[in-house]
Amino acid sequence: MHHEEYENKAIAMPIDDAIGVAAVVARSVDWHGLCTVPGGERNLPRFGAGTHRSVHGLRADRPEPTCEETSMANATLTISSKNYSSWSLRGWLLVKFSGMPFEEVAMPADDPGARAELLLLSPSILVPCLFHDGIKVWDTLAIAEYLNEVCPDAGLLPRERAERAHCRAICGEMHSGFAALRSALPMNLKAHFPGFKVWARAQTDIERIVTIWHECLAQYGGPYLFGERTCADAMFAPVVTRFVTYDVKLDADIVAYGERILAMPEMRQWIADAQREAEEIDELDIEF
Ligand SMILES: N[C@@H](CCC(=O)N[C@@H](CS)C(=O)NCC(=O)O)C(=O)O
Repeated sequence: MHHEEYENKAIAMPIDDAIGVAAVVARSVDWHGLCTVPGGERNLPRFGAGTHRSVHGLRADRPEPTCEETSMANATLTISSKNYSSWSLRGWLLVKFSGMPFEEVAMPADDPGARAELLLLSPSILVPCLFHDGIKVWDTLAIAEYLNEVCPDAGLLPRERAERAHCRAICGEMHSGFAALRSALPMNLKAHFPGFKVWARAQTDIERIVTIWHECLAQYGGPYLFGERTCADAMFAPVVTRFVTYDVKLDADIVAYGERILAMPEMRQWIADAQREAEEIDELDIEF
């Protein structure tokens, strides 16, 4: 089932779909008191308390903690399947790149109730969602910008203004574009499809991405898109995995960039965790 269809289904409030019901309920009820995530109570904020401090002006009472002052006790990232969820991978890499200690809370695939409760914590009813110091940030680009503010020395964005603009532009392209690639070649780290036939519109997306990478590598000299690692490498990391999964034919420089991404310790850790994920979920065998 396609992701957009899934969202539509949620809005229709099906009685046999706990997450769908949760999504509808989440859009229509007061948030206060809904957060009772098993095992997640320590880090995940209760709505009406910490998350609303800024609204009530209480944040001014104390300085905002820096990246270094953050502990795992006050930073949490909700994610879903490590095999299938490309947005979870992006969000997770961004927090890893930032250096901020955090606890990851994965939505259990086999417990619709717990999944629904975790999704309810995110106003978009999507993952990833970052909770830090009583602040919640959903949507991957917003997470990147937030982390760049809290952890300015991590280099999530390039130091030069023109490079930052370029970086933001290609991250934006990834965030809002490449629909054909995303639906035809969904992330699936455990799978491999030698000789996969890529249809024309997805091929157009692939060619645009390859152009973006070539331009960045030529302009900034590699080894990553903007020299050092930035949020752009996190945004495109799931594409690297798709190129491998679907046996996409690429030139040597692009293959080398992909290998560099896959060799990052963070990627190796994520892929190893994905390999250990027990469930094979037919319904999730799509871009989501
Ligand atoms: N534009 C969003 C996309 C997030 C998204 O589509 N997340 C998917 C997972 S990859 C999701 O939460 N789907 C609902 C579910 O997993 O139950 C972002 O940038 O974070």
